[in-house]
Amino acid sequence: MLPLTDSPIVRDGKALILAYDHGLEHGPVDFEPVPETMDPERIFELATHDAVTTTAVQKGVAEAYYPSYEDDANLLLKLNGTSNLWMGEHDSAVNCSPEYAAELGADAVGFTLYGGSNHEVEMAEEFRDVQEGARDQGLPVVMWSYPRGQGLKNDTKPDTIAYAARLGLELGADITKVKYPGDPEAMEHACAMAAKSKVVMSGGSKTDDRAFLETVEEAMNAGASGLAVGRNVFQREDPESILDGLEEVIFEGATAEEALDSMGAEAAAASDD
Ligand code: FBP
Repeated sequence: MLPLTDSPIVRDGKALILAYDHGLEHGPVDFEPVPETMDPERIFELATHDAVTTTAVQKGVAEAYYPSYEDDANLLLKLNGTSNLWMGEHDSAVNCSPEYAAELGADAVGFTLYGGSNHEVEMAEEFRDVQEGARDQGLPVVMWSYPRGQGLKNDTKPDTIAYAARLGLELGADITKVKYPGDPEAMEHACAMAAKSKVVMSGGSKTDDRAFLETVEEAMNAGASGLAVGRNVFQREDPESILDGLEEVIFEGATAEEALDSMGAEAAAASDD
């Protein structure tokens, strides 16, 4: 496990990963609510917000856009990913190597593992190459640990999420991203399962400000080390405002209520100007 104290992808032991691999994983539909988000420039602008410790993108987006932002934003290069056009059992193509990620200026690498898929064995073997390659480059590894597949009907059951968090520790991830298992006790159990490795919560589909910030607050109180979020930021009309709120909850220990109050106060001040 890498000591993340020196890594720019965490601040005070916590991370806010802005996820933007949706163009591959979900397709253009995710950009429909706010069409300008189809332009990666818009996301890299958000990546410069103080709350964001790193931004997760695929190789092509990194090649085309990161050179203009490398002084102002950190890069988490996602090394595998598959489109929503694929209709087979859950699997993910390895699209980039840790060596090339390092060449592109990555501060960390990311990899999706679908535990429980009929392809779990080959994915775990691919993860071994990625994890050891990342160690050679001195890059932390973030696992998107998403149990899925024919045999798994409910991928957010507490036991399943605890297992997902444990897979990250066992296979050598420094940070493991899991879905919220629905309540703080279950999240606490998942974080305990990850032991010394860190757990971040996955953002999920867009909800309202209050519901989202309350879930983040619960996850942080349960021992999570932050958040990896896409749609709940970039599908908002005012993504900067929710990033302000997330900064308070994740890095300053504010409650959701306190964060909502300051977001409201800022919005009121802006409308007075
Ligand atoms: P969201 O916050 O939008 O859920 O993004 C996190 C993420 O893991 C992305 O990196 C990825 O593209 C997407 O969720 C996968 O979502 P799904 O649960 O539909 O596979």
